[in-house]
Amino acid sequence: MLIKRPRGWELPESAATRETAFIDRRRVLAGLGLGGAILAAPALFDLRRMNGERAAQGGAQENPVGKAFYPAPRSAAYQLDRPLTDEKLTTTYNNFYEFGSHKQIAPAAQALPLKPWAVKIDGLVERPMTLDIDDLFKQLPLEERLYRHRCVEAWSMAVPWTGFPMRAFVALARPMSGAKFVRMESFQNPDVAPGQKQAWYPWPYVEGLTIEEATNELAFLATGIYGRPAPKQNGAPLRLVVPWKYGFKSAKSIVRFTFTDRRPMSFWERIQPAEYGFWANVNPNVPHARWSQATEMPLGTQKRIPTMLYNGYGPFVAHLYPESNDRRFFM
Ligand SMILES: Nc1nc2c(c(=O)[nH]1)N[C@H]1C(S)=C(S)[C@@H](COP(=O)(O)O)O[C@H]1N2
Ligand SMILES: [Mo]
Repeated sequence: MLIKRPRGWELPESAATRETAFIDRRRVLAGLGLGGAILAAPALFDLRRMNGERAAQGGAQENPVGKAFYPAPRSAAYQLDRPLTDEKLTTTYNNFYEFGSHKQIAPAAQALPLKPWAVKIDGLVERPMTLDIDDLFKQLPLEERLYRHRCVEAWSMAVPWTGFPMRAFVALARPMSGAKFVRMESFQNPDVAPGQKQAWYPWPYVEGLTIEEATNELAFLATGIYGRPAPKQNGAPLRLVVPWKYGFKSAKSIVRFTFTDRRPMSFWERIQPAEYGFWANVNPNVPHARWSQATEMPLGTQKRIPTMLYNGYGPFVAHLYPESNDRRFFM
């Protein structure tokens, strides 16, 4: 039972993540009824050992998708107020629950096959279609953008993303006027993603945006980081980047975009609606149910710095949320 509300960074990493805390509770509940707690321990052990073996082997398959299109020109419109995060940290400290509920998932993520990668566009569009990811590279010019990223767990980073504006992708998809939301779905393949064998998670990972958010100039579909195709652990070959929202909104390894008139139910909202909402706009003044959001720790530093409203992107997005004293927009 949670009787104290410690700040996230006062805890060891494993206890600080909201997801881990939640799953531990689930595991205890499962254990009471079904002995699930006993089964969970060996599975975790095997996963760690497997990761170790893969890491030792090295030679991870690189992401070949769209390689010829890099590097892309950097957009001058998005300036940072802080140094870029060391590439090594960005690519070794990750959240990607499909491959495990800890941060060292990079070795396991190398098992994700990237070719072929089909992207399905369906729902309220003029013509539903399935494209190969290579078709997107042919149709949409790449650019590089420097963005801050704020995880709901109170760590942050600053990354040079390469990709294309989501607005351009939406134009290509040609939604009908009744489409109010875009639902995004990550890959599902439990054969390569051990986390997806954990049936208590509502796989696949799903996220959503309103059409206004998806066509805001900041919304970005990233294919690369640091001037090259993104490594698998960062969401190759296609991941969302919405820097004014908490990191969990930025779904990785997307295979499907569905245009709809109904608000999609996101992965974390389905798991714990009291803690993770649909909007998830960054706001230092609205604490998470279990910790403060007032400050954050940039990866690679041991310092906490103040978190900014909309992660500093208010000039681009504040008009989307005129009722900004409604706390639901910030969880
Ligand atoms: N499919 C999928 N997308 C995901 C996640 C995930 O577990 N699965 N984690 C989210 C969270 S909580 C964060 S903070 C970012 C982390 O991205 P990074 O590993 O590139 O830093 O990815 C987001 N996208
Ligand atoms: Mo996150």
